[in-house]
Amino acid sequence: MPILVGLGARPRELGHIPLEGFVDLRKFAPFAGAAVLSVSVLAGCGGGGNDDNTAAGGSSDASCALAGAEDPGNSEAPSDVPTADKAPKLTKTSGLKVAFSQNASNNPWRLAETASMKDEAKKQGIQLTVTDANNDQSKQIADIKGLIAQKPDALFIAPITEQLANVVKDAGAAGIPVFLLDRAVDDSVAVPGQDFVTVIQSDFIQEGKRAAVQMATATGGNAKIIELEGTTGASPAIDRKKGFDDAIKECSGMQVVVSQDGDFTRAKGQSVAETLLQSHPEATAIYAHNDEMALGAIAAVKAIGKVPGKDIQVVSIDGEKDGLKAVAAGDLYATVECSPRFGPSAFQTMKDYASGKPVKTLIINSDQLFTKDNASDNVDKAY
Ligand code: GYE
Repeated sequence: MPILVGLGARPRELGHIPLEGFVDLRKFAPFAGAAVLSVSVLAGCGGGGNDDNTAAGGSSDASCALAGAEDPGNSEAPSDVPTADKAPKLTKTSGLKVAFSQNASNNPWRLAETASMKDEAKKQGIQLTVTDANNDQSKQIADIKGLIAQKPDALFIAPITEQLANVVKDAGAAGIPVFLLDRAVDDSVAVPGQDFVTVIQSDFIQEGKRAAVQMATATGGNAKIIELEGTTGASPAIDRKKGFDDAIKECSGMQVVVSQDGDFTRAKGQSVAETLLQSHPEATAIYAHNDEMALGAIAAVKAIGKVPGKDIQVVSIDGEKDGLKAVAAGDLYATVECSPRFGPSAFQTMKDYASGKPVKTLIINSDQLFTKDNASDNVDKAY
């Protein structure tokens, strides 16, 4: 279950003037990088990559401070963040009818999130309608329009991409308090705390940084990396790329040689990895924005007779059951947790809002890191 550690709000750097007091998680990037650097320098472990696991052809780069550095962990909670004062109010506290627009049901992460929402609604005796957009943006827009027409007391939305901002704004304009789950929308279009109440999510930039430290450690700071991106335009795809790409700039031996959309799915991850492994035979590593794509990529690596964890180091994000098994088996070097269990925090936030408690316009989950040291112990608990 995600633990709520921080409250904040993120404006977009798209030319609009941010509301006073908003905090952009992206601004924290340089500080997190500096923290990683100082940890590794103090520990005297620059280049202290795990030599046993270092991908073939890559000798350790002593100047790469990320290699062997401690996991930077969760980001600092942004402090100066406004509360959702101007969003539609929710005054009903009993007999609530709420809705959840889920963006897909095509992977264990999505299924676990939906199950968590349903479980919590049931526990609280709240009627919950769930729609599934099948990973199709126009279907999700239609789903949400249909839900708006039903006038739910509150609406949870897990948006496919940031472009869902317009329909989120429509819901707000219809007087429905909207709570975004796990992905953000373009906040130059739909303003947090005004058009919608809040977004509950992990800090994806930090996830990218944490993945970069694992990758540097796995490869000794020398890696030619294939990056499998999540769905183009989805906030975790944008931010996981930024966090990782920025972090590895510290290490001249690490380069992303090619980066392509794998749509967060295992099948697409596999087919894209197959193509990219062929066009980039020099690749020694794969950074996948989620476990499903990493698992597809691992299959692609094996299919060309290379050994994941030896010839090609793979690092990803999520912590699903198959991902943890892959870590335990040595196919996946590490996975940064991104918990899908939103039910308790989503409904608690809604209740707080209904009872007039201040709710911040961004709520950041706290996640752990899974490596070979703890993966097996967590398999049973995973989804
Ligand atoms: O990592 C991925 C899912 O939006 C945070 O979406 C979520 C991501 C998650 O499909 O596996």
